[in-house]
Amino acid sequence: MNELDALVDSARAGFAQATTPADLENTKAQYLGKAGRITELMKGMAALPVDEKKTRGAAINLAKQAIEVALTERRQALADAELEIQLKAEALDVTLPGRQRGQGGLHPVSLTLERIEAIFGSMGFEVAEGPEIESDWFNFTALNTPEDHPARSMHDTFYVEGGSEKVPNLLRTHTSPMQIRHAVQHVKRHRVALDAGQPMPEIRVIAPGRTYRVDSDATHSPMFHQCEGLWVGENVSFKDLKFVFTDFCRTFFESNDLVLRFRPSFFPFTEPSAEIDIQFQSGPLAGRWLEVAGSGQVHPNVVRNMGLDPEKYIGFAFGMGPDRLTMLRYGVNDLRLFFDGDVRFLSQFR
Ligand code: 2NM
Repeated sequence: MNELDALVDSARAGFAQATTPADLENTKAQYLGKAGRITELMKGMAALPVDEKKTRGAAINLAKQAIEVALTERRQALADAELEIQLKAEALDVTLPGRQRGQGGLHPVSLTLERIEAIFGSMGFEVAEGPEIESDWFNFTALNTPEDHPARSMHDTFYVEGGSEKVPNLLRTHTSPMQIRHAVQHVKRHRVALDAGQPMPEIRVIAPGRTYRVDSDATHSPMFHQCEGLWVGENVSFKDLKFVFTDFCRTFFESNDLVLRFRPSFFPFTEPSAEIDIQFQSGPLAGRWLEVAGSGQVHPNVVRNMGLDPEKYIGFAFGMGPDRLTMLRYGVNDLRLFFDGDVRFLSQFR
């Protein structure tokens, strides 16, 4: 084997030993670089006679080309191997099942509130929403609840720093304060007509929302929901309340097979007052009287606090617990399930 063939072989072997592109470029320098073997051979030709230069030059060029071909091949092989490793590392199994997008849904109590709003909405009731941090005035005083009433104690009501009689200082214990706020606005809007002795459109409104009391067990949560209703006019009576609430219960529970009972009771803001019980005549809850709401004729002091003359205007009000209504409707026996945030429970109501 001549010297040039041996050089080409040694270059091939060197390239084969290089396992990274950087290795390969170092090995290349030994043959084709400025101080490489081929370059040295070229320089060596200077001393040769002219006729030998030609054949020697052609032979060196052939060797150089062979080395370049070997280099290119090895570069490609290394690049292919590198790509192969990368593809393996980034391999995707396109046959795996895709990730499902999580399906959301409304909370069961929200579903109940939507139902209540839709049913009363169909009977001409507006929906009024307002502050959860209230003042003594709207939560108690305006609702005829005296200064020394136990509901005002720290044991029953959450108080916040600051505030006063008319400045927010507590978490509302019911949504009735919103009834007062709504009635006052309504009366203000119709002040001119009222002062001219003209009739005022009736107040028909429900106030749904979160309420707070210092209470916590299987049937009481410190945060719970309420929905209160109010109907004020010149000619409203208990009969109207009874009709509306019966219709509500039958629509809400999707059953005409239930009866209502108004049982005398007491609330500071109504006189007379009554608890509303329902009894299913068929189905899983049949036979038991279930308390679903409180109600009554709005106390004259409260009517006055709405800005109306209690000699002329009469009102009826009711208050119910959407949490309890949701438990009855779906057969849930522990109130806390609604507020634990366990999706295994909550997703059953979608
Ligand atoms: C109840 C029971 C009875 C009620 C009273 C009023 C207002 F604002 F007119 F005075 N709103 N809601 C009321 C009456 C609430 O809840 C058990």
